[in-house]
Amino acid sequence: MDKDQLIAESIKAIINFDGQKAKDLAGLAIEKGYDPIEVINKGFTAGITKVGDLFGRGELFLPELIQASEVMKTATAILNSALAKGDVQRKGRFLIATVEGDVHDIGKGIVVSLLMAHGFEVLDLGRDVRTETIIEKALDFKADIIGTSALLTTTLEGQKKLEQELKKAGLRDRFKTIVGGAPCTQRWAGRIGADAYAEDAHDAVVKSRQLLAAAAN
Ligand code: B1M
Repeated sequence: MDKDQLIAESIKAIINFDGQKAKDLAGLAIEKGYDPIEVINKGFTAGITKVGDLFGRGELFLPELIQASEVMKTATAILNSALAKGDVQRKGRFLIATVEGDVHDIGKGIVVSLLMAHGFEVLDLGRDVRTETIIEKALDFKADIIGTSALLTTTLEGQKKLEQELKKAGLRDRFKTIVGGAPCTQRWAGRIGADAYAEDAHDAVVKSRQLLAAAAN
């Protein structure tokens, strides 16, 4: 199967909630040496985005959304593991969490894997994480960067709260902050005073490097 066919089949596997097919395709992509990030972005993510659109229009319901997301998680876990085998050098400490009230973590998982593949030391606090916990763990971990993911327009507020709480605690200059997630924008990052916005996992790596390089100068 060539790459374009595999990508097209990956989209279908998500739309059809076909876990076995998704697993096989993710394995095949690795076997064939296709770029895992390209397969995730053009294939599986395109599929889950389509499912999300159908859900948003009321053409699919929550159980189907859950089913599709399970298939998506299976496939991305396999592809992420191929990424995680990159050279590990100490580039910087990156603490990441999905903000309070938000359980979306598939995209965050991809960001984590790509950061690790590029030599970052990553502490992933998971999802639905309180701001206070993020700050406490960032201090313990001696994080250079705190990254937060938010997928709901309502939970974007968690990213704002982090900036406010860091300021209140006199810790705003101790960490660099990066925000991401589908409803998040550069404009939002600017409004709340985050150091950077990252559109996707690759952008998170680029922005992290830029922030650390600027801090070193
Ligand atoms: Co939810 N959901 N969901 N959902 N879900 C959305 C976000 C939604 C847009 C669907 C829709 O209505 N069209 C909508 C939000 C609407 C809004 O806020 N305006 C929505 C809703 C409404 C809900 C519920 C409220 C549904 C309900 O219960 N009635 C509920 C909320 C639960 C909660 O969080 N409290 C809910 C639940 C779920 C599931 C549990 C079923 C499941 C999540 C499973 C999981 O993650 N473990 C789910 C899913 C799968 C989606 C969609 C379909 C797909 C999200 C996804 O995984 N995308 C989503 C629709 C959509 O986004 N189009 C939707 C693929 C992933 C690779 O992309 O996460 O964007 P993404 O990550 C990207 C970038 O954003 C970026 O890099 C990633 C890789 O490229 N990025 C970062 C992300 N974080 C970053 C951090 C960074 C840097 C970059 O630095 C720190």
